[in-house]
Amino acid sequence: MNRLKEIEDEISRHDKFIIGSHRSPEADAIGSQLGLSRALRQRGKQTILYNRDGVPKNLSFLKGSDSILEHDELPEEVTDVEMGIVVDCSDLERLGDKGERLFRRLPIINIDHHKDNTNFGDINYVESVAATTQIIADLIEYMGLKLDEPIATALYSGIIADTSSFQNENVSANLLGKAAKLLESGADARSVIVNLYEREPFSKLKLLGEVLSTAKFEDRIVWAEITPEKIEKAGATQEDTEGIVGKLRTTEGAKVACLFKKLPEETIKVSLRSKDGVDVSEVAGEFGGGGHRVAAGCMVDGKMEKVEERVLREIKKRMDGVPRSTKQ
Ligand SMILES: [Mn+2]
Repeated sequence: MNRLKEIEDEISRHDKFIIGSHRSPEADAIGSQLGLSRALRQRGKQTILYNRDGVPKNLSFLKGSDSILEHDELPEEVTDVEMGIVVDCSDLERLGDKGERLFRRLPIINIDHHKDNTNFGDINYVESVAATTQIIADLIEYMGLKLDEPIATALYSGIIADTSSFQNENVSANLLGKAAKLLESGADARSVIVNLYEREPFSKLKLLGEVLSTAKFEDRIVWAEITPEKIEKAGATQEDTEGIVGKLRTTEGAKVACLFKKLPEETIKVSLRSKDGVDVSEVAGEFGGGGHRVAAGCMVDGKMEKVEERVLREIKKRMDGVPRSTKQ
C-alpha cells in the first residue's frame, strides 16, 4: 500500500497525537514537528509536541515553537493521547528517557530520513531524502492539507538546515522543486537564513578563533579540539560549539573534518563531516554512533589523545580510493 495513504488512514482513525523528535533538536526536527502539528490541526486533530531539550533560541521565531513541551513540562502520564508520531529521529531512545517511556506505550508512526533508522514504528516511513521536512511536505500535500505560511516556513527551515543552505550533496532537482513550492506558499526564506546563520553570539566567533588556531591538517583530514578551557577563555557556552566542524570542512583538500569535544567524565563527543567520498556514518558506527554519509557523530570514552588516535585510524582505513583532488 502507498505508505502516505497508510499514514493518512492511521491519522484519520485517531484524534489526539503526541509528536516527538530527537533531543538537542535542530531545524529539521523542530520544523517537522511544528509543520506536521499545524497541518493536522486543520483536520481538527489535537496535538501535543514534545522535545526533551525544548526549542533552541534561534528557532523560537517559528510559529508555535512555544507550544513544544520539554522534559520538565511533559507529564509522566498523558492519558488521552492515542498515537505517537516521531519525526526526524533514528531511534526511540533519542527521544530521551521520559519521552521514550511515554511513546513506547503508544502505537507509533515513524517518519524519518536517517539511513540508520531502526524502524521502531508500527508504520515506518524512512526515506533517505535530504530532510525530514521534505517528507512532511509530501504528506501534507497528499492529505490535501494547506501549506500555509507558518507551515511552509517551518518546513523550509528543515531543508535549509539539513542541506547547509543547498550546499550539500543531498541537493536534488526534486528537493529544489519542493523548496520552490514552500516559497510559493509563503515561506519566509530571509528570516530562516537570518535566524539560522546570522544570529551568532560574539562569544561563538571568539570560540571559533580559539578552536581553529590549534586545528591540524594532515593527510586530507582536518581536525580540532574543543576543551572546557577554550570555552571558558572565549566566554562561550556549549551552544556556541555548533557549526565549528562545518567550518573545518571548508579547508581545501580536506576530505574529512572532525571535531573532538571534551565532555565531563572522560567522554569525547566526536563530530564528523566529509566531502567527496568517505562515509563518515560508518566511522561513527564503529563507536556506537550514527548519522548520514556526509555528517555523523559519536561519543567515545577515553582521553582526548587516545580517542583522536582511534577515530583518525578508522577514517584513514576508509581513505583508499578517495580522490586526492577536490571536485572542481
Ligand atoms: Mn534531519
